[in-house]
Amino acid sequence: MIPTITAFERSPDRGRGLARDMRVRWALEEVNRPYDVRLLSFSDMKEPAHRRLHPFGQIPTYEEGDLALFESGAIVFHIADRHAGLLPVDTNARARAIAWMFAALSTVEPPIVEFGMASLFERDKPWHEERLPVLEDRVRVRLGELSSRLGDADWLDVEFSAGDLLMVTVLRRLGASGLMEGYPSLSAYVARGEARPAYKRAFADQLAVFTASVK
Ligand SMILES: N[C@@H](CCC(=O)N[C@@H](CS)C(=O)NCC(=O)O)C(=O)O
Repeated sequence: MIPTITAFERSPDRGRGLARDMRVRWALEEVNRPYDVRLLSFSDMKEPAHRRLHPFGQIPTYEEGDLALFESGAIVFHIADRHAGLLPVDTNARARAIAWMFAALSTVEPPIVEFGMASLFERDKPWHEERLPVLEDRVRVRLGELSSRLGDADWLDVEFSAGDLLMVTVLRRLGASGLMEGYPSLSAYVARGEARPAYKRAFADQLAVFTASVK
């Protein structure tokens, strides 16, 4: 059965692959599974029909037969659990890869999202200038810790896994902020992820959606 995922019909990132459907597309490409995409406007996402799939009215969702999932991490885990290629077979290595999935989404992503939201939506607030360096420092703390752990390894735990897939997508959110500049090993790590053929296919597909939406 071919799963259907949801994505923005016109992504606010203008096709930079920062929306979270990118993670799901990349995971499906890594395991060589075809998928369909249902595109949604911001108002479609808040309609009852979509909220039945996603209680918070967001993308991405994943439908496959009688299974409906939301939360990009849960979806990537489901794909990795069902298909070979994204989680090691060895039980302990698999548990460590899953720990990196959680680390990406619950330890590294929150300060990055907080920083991104402040940069986008709080620029006009009187306290913005004071708050921004605090948020930048929180991001730098995590980048420093992650960079120390990665060292000069290619991936977080020997083999590329769903943990790396999520971590790379999380780090990419720093985009043009300049915050990655002090961490060359992390920049190289992100570039290794982006060089994977599955990543390139996923990126091209989400970009094609944006390009078509502005024609
Ligand atoms: N924790 C959720 C976050 C989902 C999320 O924030 N989705 C964004 C797109 S990347 C969205 O739908 N934003 C529109 C909105 O919240 O109205 C996940 O990882 O799936």
